[in-house]
Amino acid sequence: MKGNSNAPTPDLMVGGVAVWKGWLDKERQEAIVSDLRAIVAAAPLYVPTTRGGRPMSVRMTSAGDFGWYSDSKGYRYIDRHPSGAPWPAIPDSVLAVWGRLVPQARKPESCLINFYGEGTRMGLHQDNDETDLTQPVLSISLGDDALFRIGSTQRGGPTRSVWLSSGDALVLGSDARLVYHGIDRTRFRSSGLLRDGGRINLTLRVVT
Ligand code: MD3
Ligand code: FE
Repeated sequence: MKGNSNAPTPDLMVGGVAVWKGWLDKERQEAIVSDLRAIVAAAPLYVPTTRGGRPMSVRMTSAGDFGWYSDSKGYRYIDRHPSGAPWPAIPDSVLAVWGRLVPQARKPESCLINFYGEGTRMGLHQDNDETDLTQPVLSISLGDDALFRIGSTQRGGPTRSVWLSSGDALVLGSDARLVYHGIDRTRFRSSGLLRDGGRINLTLRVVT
């Protein structure tokens, strides 16, 4: 068994998603942001496009063995940044959260870094580009507050919303892996974590 202890009890459960409010203190948030600045310098943020070729409003990059990418050829994981550079390693500051909150899981193979500037949103979608859907997804919110919406496995079903703020951690267990979810809006500059405002969401996943 991996890890020495079980995960701590979440603060709340929202539609099968476990939420730890303020899991990371300011110092840990700042340490992660510092590590992310180095990642973005080596693997710059890009704008993915939908299958239909429309640019998304979120900017992205990744760390780890695989990064998520999307263009007119569709949604997929790729083993290099679109520039051809290797993806940087997932920093220890981020791996530590995975080890504590999902100690029984396989090692994360991808850390997707989503950047939300002013007015950025992410429409309701399912994550189904991964092979082993028994493995959890871990999400870490940094910077501005965001209104997260979660539904069921059916498009058009009932949804619930919860505000996420800097330092919050979410775990999507296997029963929540195929639920629709998205970010309706953020409160730009509600947090001072990032000098120029904005929100970063990290999602750690097992991909293969
Ligand atoms: C529920 N990101 O990158 S993280 C994504 O805040 C994504 O950037 C959002 O949805 C963001 O795909 C939400 C929370 C999250 C992540 C993965 C999930 C919720 C999920 C997978 C299945 C169900
Ligand atoms: Fe998603």
